[in-house]
Amino acid sequence: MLQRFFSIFRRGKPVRLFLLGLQNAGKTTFLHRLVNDEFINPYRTMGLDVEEVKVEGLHLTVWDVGGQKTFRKTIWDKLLNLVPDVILYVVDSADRKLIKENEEEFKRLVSLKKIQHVPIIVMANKQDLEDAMSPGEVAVALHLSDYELQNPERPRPFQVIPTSMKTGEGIEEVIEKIKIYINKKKK
Ligand SMILES: Nc1nc2c(ncn2[C@@H]2O[C@H](COP(=O)(O)OP(=O)(O)O)[C@@H](O)[C@H]2O)c(=O)[nH]1
Ligand SMILES: [Mg+2]
Repeated sequence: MLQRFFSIFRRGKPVRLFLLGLQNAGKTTFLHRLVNDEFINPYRTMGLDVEEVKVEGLHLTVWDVGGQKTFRKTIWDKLLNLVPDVILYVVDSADRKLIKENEEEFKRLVSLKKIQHVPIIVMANKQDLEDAMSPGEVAVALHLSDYELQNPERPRPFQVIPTSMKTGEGIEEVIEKIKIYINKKKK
């Protein structure tokens, strides 16, 4: 009886999803897509926005974390003590100038011990823009296959999903992937 209660309780617990990535990548737009299913032009996220969202049978608490450099150094590390269930790392695929910074930030992220078992999905966002890097190019730029070899523990690591918050491309696939990870974790 008690066991049943707890299993129901656990099932009802929202999935903790962290949106990370550099400023301007499309994190807040993604969150708005989840909440309202529309493309909007968000104000800059100054620090942290937490929203509870229900989509396609998923109950999520989404943490939209400001991507400015100052936040990345201070708040990210502290927040990650809360150990999310899934991390979405959002990349502006059309901004090639920033790919080096993305490479460094991603490296720092995957090297954090406390989230070693947390699945990370990379969103190669802004695929609607003409000069956008392909998901393959993003994967190479972030050295995803290297990290995969170094972290055999990580559950099916580092999927790259091409997305556009403008057209809605890839959003369903991201949600599907989150579901797969959560179901795996429950087992
Ligand atoms: N063309 C295009 N613009 C996008 C896309 N996603 C976000 N944007 C725009 O990129 C800018 C930054 O988005 P925002 O969600 O605030 O980025 P954040 O800093 O990661 O939260 C905004 O002007 C968005 O409208 C996309 O997929 N395609
Ligand atoms: Mg934002």
